[in-house]
Amino acid sequence: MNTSDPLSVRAEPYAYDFVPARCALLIIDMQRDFLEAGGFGEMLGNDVSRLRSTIDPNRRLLTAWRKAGLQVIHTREGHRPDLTDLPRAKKIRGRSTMRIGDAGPMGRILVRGEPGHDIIPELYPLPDEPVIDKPGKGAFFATDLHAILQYRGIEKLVVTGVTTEVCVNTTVREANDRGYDCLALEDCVGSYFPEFQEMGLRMIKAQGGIFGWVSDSARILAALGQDAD
Ligand code: TIU
Repeated sequence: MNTSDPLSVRAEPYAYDFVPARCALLIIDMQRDFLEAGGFGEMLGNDVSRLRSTIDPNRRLLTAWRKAGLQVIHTREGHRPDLTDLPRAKKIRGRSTMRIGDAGPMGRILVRGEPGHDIIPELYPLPDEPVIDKPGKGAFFATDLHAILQYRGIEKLVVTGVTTEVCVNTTVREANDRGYDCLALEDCVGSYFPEFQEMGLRMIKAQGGIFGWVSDSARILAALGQDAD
């Protein structure tokens, strides 16, 4: 594959056209804290098993993206160990007895450097893949993501990860306002709530693609000339 040749993916509301060399795979917050028991997701009262169906499609997509030599970027939501970047509003929201920074079964919850904060082993970043540590829900807030994308000449983002209506949607909206075309893949994004999964994706593609496009991993793998399995 010549990565400078444009490709087209079947998507809603219409085809998503991209030049692979200018398109990054942005994997949002596939962290143990959101996908495994004992972390932040469960602390908020969620059933974390709901998100695990996204692991296999993400793994296949990541393998294909790496094989094609394309840009991969990972993000992690979390805070400095001294919690100086944790707003009080975020810390106390939810009135939980367990809070960000407290000790849980996978270390201090949502704190950088702790086991629970790290990316799940199935999708672990390679040394040359940037990992964006973000204190907020959006991957552009208080990070160097925009600068990295500009320096790499990236114009389009294939966005996957968790959760669909929270960090994925916030990031897609932030990216859209900065001029990026985003494609969300419905089998590679996950929510603790089926209704938010559906509406989170519908909100992206409504009104002629007000925030971006929606497709699935099989369709983008087909565009890359690779099988779904
Ligand atoms: N709670 C929830 O659905 N998500 C988050 O808190 N963070 C992300 O989505 N990564």
